[in-house]
Amino acid sequence: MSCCGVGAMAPNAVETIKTSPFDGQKPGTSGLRKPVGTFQQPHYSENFIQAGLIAGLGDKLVGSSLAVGGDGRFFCKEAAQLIIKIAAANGVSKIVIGQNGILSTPACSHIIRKYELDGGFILTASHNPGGPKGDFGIKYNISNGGPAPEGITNKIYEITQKITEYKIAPNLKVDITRMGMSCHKIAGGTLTVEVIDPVQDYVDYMKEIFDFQAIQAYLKSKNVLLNAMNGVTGPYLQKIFVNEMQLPAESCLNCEILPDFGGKHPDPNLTYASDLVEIMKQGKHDFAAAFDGDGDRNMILGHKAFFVTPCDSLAVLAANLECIPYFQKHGVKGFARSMPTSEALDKVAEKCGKGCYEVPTGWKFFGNLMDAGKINLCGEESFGTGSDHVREKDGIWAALAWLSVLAHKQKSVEDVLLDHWETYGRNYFSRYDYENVSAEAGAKLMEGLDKLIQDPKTRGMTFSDPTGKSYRMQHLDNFEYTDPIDGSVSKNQGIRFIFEEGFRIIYRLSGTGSSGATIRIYVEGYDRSDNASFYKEDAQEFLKPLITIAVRTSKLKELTGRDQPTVIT
Ligand code: VG1
Ligand code: CO
Repeated sequence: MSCCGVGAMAPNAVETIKTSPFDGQKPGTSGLRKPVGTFQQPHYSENFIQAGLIAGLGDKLVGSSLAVGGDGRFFCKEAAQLIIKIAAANGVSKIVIGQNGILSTPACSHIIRKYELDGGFILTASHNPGGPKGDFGIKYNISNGGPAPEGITNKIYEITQKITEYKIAPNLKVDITRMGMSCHKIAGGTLTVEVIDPVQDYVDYMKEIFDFQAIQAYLKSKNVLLNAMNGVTGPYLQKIFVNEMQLPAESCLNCEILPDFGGKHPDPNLTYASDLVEIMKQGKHDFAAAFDGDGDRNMILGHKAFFVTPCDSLAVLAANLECIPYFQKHGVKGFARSMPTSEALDKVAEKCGKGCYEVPTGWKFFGNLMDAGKINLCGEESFGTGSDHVREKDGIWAALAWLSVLAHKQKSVEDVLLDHWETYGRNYFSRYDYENVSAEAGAKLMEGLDKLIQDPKTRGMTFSDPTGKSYRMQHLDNFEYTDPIDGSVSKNQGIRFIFEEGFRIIYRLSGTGSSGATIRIYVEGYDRSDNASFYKEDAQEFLKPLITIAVRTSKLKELTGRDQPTVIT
C-alpha cells in the first residue's frame, strides 16, 4: 500500500518513558479488567499495552500490523489513542481501527482475519458496567483473530511485573472520527492508519454465512425484538435488521452506544435484561435476542419470554446444521463446549457421530481446535455461542443462526426446543453467581472443596438433600485440561462433582471480575422422559435438591454470609 505524502513533514518524536510495575496486571478469563480509575493512573495502561505488544508480537513487532477497536465504553477513545502512540513508537507499521474506535469483539476478530493482521487490541470489559465509575478492559488478540492463549497472557503478566520503560510517540495525533487512510512519519519509520466503517465488513460477512433473503421472508409475518442494551451492537443491528432486512426501526432497542450503557449492566440474561423479558411476556412478539456490551454474548427468547438456555441453544444449533448455509458449505467436523456447559451438546455429537471437546472456561481455549479444523461450532453456558467464522463468540451470529433455524423449520422457538428434548432428553442447567464476595471467602471456599475432593471418604459417597433425594458420586476432580493441539496444560479449572445419571455440580471462581471474588456454582441434571409435557418443567424445580446440596457442601453461607445468589441463570 502506498503512503500519502508525508515526506516533507518532520517525524513524530519517539520517547522512552521510565516506569515501574503495577500489581495485578494479570489477564483473566478474557483480558485485563479493572475499574476505569485504575486504567487512568499514569503509566498503568501504557505498561499493559507495551507488555501486550512485546509478548504478543515478539520478533515481529517492528513492521507489524494491528487491529484496534472497542465497545465504546468510557475511556475507549483515550485508550485507542494511547495504543496508536505506543504501537507507532514500537515500530508497528499499520493499524486498522474502527471509526471512533468502535468495533464489536466478533467484528474485531473478523477484521484481524480478513485484513490478515498480526494481532489486535480489543477495548472492552464486556458485560461489566461502564462509565467513569465502571470498568474498563484491554484484551490482546493474536493473528488468528482469537484471544491470546495462556502462553501469551502469562508472558504479558511476567513482563508487567518487571517493566522499567515503554516507548511512546507522545505528539502523534490521529483523527479516528473520519474514515480513510492516513500516514504518519515516526522517527525510524512510517505508520499507516486505516480508519474503517466498523460495521460494513462484518455485515458483508454475515451475508455470506446466512441466507438473508430466507430470514427476511420469514420475518415478514413475525414480530421480533433485538436489544443492544446500549452496547456496541446497536449500529450492527440497525444495519442488518432495519437496512438489510427491512424490519421496522422499533424492532431494534437501545441501539445508541452509550459510554456508561445507560448506567446498566450490559449483560443479556434474565436478571439484567429483565425489561426485555417483561415485554416478551406480553405475548406480542415471536422472538427476541439481547447482546452484551461488546457484542459477543447473546440471549435468545421465544414467544411469551420462553427462555432458551445457552447450553440448549448450542445443542439445538448443532442438531440443525442443515439450516445454516455456512455449515453446509464448509462442513462440520466437531463441536466443543466449556467444561461447565451442559452435556446437551454431547448428546447431539454422539448421535451424529461428530467429535465433542470439553475445554476450560474462556473462548481462548477453542482457538487451537478451530485452527486445527477439529471443531466448527462451540459455546459456553455464559451466553456465548459461535463458530469458526471468527475466533470469538458472536452474539449477532447466534441470533441469525437461530432465525435461520426458525425460518427453515417454520416452527416457534418453544416447539424447536420441545422437539429437541423429545429426541435427546433434557439437560436442566442453572448457574448461581455470588458476586462481589471477599477474595478471602472465595479462596477459602475453593480450598475447602479441594480438601473435600481429596478426601477418600467423599469418593463413592451418596449426597442427599433434606427431602431425601439422593445422588451417587461417580467422579470428583479439579478440572485439568491438556490442549490436544499444543499439549499445553491448564490446571485448577473448576471443582467437579459428577454424579450418576448425568447430574453435576461445578464450582469456579470468576476470572472476569474487577474486584473481590465472584463464586459460580453450576448445576446440571438430565431427564430422559417420554412424556413431552414433562419437559416443560421448571429448571429451578427440577434442580432444587442438587442446588441445596451444592450450597451446603461448599459451606457457602458460613463463609460468605450470603443467603441468596446475586444472579441466577
Ligand atoms: C465469564 C464466563 C466465561 C466467558 C467470560 C468472558 O468468565 O463464565 O464463560 O468466556 O466471562 O466473556 P468468568 O471467569 O467470569 O466465569 V465476556 O462476554 O465477559 O468477554
Ligand atoms: Co462480552
